[in-house]
Amino acid sequence: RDERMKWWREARFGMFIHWGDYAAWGGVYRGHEVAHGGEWIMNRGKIPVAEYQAKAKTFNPVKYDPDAWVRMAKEAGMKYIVITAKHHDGFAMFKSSASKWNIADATTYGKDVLKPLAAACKKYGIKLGFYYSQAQDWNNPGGAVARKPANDGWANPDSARIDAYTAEHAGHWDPYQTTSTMGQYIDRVAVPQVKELLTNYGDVAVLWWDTPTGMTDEYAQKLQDVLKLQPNIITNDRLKRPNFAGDYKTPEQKIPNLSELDGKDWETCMTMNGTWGYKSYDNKWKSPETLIHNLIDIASKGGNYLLNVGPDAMGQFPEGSIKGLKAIGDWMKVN
Ligand code: FUL
Repeated sequence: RDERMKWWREARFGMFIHWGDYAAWGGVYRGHEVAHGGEWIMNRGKIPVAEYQAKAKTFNPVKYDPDAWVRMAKEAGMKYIVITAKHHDGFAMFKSSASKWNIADATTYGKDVLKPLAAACKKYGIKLGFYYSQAQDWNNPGGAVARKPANDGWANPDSARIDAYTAEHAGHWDPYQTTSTMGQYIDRVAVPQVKELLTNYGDVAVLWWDTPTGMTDEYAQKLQDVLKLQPNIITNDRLKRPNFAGDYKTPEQKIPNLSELDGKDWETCMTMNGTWGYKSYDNKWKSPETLIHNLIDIASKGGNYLLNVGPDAMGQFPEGSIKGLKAIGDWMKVN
């Protein structure tokens, strides 16, 4: 394990990328600015499956330039990238035979975006990891849902009815979501898709699981077994608690105090503004001083900093992220 963890322990700094069809909404549903992360808009807004999927057809990131993305990461001093291959909305950013709900089959763009990113990472010597939402999936039937109130993200006029429905259906708000069981979803979507990710993109450095809603040890074991396809892969601690601890812990949006450190490897993931997935109106950018301070604080405590960028629907990094990355890069050069 020490051998496998070596590069990661030396890396200190990586880029998280939250990118999906949710960028097409930009945090706005029916004229409402929906609260919380932009990548959660479907659940927070309780957007019906058909309506959500119709919008994805318009997702057409023609300005996507993975070479430029990787260069920005590299120039900021980052050593690895972890991108959302599939977030909770279940939308695969890769060509998949396990579900038509993927960027190649469900959008105007019609192409896998992970392939060219993997090529760019290889070219610049940056390690590539995949975030995969193994449990929550709001569009592939049988996927789990973390239940949230319908009046949370905005004042949904139908919230009383929706809340009554979600209470009866394990958080699901659209009948389509429960047309399969979670076991079927794991076997037919999650396991095959993780196989695709670990087979079709060369070396995969990290598998970043998230929110183990509804996971059982049995489901977790099936996914863990797929990791054998990449013998050197490193995983985080979010597959299923407590029996699948992975290789490192993942404090979110916070830096542990010295007293909280227990000798285990850890990585703090953090946003540069207030959202993971793109929101057109989120301009609460952290100052370069804060970003650099966080990096020093984390590195001095022995952790890694996974700093997020949420590209827009055209495939571009927001201006605020570009500025922040440049400032860190400039500081790196003189230090
Ligand atoms: C969370 C997710 O629910 C967020 O959307 C985001 O991906 C964050 C890094 O992990 O638990």
